[in-house]
Amino acid sequence: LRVVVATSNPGKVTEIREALSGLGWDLLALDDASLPTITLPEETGTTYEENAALKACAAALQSGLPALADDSGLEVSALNGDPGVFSARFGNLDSATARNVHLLEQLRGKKDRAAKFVSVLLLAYPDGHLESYRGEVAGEILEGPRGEAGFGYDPLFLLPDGRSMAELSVQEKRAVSHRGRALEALKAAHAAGAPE
Ligand code: ITT
Repeated sequence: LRVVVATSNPGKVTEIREALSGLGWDLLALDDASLPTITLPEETGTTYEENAALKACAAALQSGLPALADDSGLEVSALNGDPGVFSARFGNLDSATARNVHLLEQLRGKKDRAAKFVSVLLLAYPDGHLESYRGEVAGEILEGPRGEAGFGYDPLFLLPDGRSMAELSVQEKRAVSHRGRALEALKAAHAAGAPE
């Protein structure tokens, strides 16, 4: 099965490919030479599900192939669940480093550092059929960045085992992360025997 990975984030492509390698799918990045130019829409939805559906449906329509999108975010308790679906534009800032600095500033002096990552995967078929899968992981926001792996907010996200998300390999991140959990559910639904 040829499936378009409908994301402009290379970190997501890496994680999706690693987690789904056992399915035997051909997972095509947006810049794959065999694909027409695909333009992802503006994320105007108010939920992860809506935004993931916007991205996956646009890619499925433009390519004529099934398309898999991920919409994800970081929800911080002391910020009433922000930045949530607006995580990619937190503080109106363009770079991940600047958003991380902004997050630390927002939390300065706050005792409650609880947070969670959420990922929603949406698989859209050209005939309009949709499947969605959600994964979450709870943790805390560190006082400063730790680790070089991963992307986005990973260096500030402390897991219950004492490591930051950016201190994990792709394989280790899959085993514990929001996206890894959602991908595991997708994989189980499509494992041998399940209809495609
Ligand atoms: P696409 O929309 O093209 O998929 P994006 O990075 O803009 O790429 P989102 O709209 O879903 O993705 O925004 C999610 C934001 O949350 C973005 O700033 C990410 O860096 C961050 N994020 C998502 N998953 C993450 C993860 O596993 N680790 C760290 N940060 C993550």
